[in-house]
Amino acid sequence: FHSNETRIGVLGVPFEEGQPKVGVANGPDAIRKAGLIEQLTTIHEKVDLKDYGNIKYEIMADLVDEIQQNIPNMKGYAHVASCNQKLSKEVERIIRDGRVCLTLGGDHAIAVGTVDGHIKAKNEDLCILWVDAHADLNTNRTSSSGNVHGMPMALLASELADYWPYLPGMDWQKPVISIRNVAYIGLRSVDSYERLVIDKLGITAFGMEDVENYGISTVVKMALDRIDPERKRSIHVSYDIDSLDSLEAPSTGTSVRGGLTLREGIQIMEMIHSTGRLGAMDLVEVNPSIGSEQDVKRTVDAAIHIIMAAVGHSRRGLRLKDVDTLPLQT
Ligand code: HAR
Ligand code: MN
Ligand code: MN
Ligand code: MN
Repeated sequence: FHSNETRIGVLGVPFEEGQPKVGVANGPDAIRKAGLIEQLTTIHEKVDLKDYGNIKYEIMADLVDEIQQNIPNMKGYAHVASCNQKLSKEVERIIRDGRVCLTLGGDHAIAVGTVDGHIKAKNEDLCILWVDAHADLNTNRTSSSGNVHGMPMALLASELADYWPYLPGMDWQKPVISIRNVAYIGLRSVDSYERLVIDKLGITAFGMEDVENYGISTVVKMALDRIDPERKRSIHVSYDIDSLDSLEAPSTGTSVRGGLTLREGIQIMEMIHSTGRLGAMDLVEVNPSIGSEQDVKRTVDAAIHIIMAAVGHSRRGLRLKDVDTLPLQT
């Protein structure tokens, strides 16, 4: 592919079965309606963008009864397993088409499929930057809610494979990511069992106190030093909009005060873009049914700014090519 061409694939996942609040399934369409696709094509002249539309999946009907009887404390499990299986294939296809895959959620349970698809497409070890107020590290045994959007990182981490029961309909998914290749940024609502896992496994986790102490650029540098020390891995960013402060992104299901500013949220993705190794990004948990019209606009707008930074929009402005003089005369 042309070296300064930016190839992007956008995929919507209108999925909300991983948590109890209706509306998050409309996240992808709300973000598109606010102009994401048009804005992406203005980043520079060499943007090759393809919108793959919204994913459609069929529920694995033969498994529903068995699943509901045998998998305790995973609400909407049959949907989670069915959607993610399809999603993994779609993400793999988009990345194999030479594109950075931008997945619009939907709740965070969809990261199981996007990360799996990324792993399969790249055939190499990845690293994951998980930007979130929450660690999403519960298993069905430790979760007090039974909401699967609080579990995706635990489903993905190889170190936690033995802590899960056999999960029918999930055989396609391999927990092949070592938790050593994962870093969190933005944590401030971590359950006690999640804290235990983070401490025991020595997971790289930058909470809001680290952002406060070091500043966001240093935090991103430290995160990359840990998860991609040789600067060679494909980077998967799983970006939960609730990493931002409630004032910045009010329209989300489990908002927590004391979070990232939009400036910090943008800075993270500008730095990831500048590595040249962003392979895939999820932008999840935008719920247009929560809050006022203004809240929704603010949240969707924040999501668009973050995505634009991820694919190369610069706050410094676009540099003109082959132009070194100002047009002083007409
Ligand atoms: N840890 C809590 C649970 O397991 C809350 C998880 C919440 N929400 C998210 N994930 N948006 O990032 O239920
Ligand atoms: Mn999350
Ligand atoms: Mn979250
Ligand atoms: Mn706007």
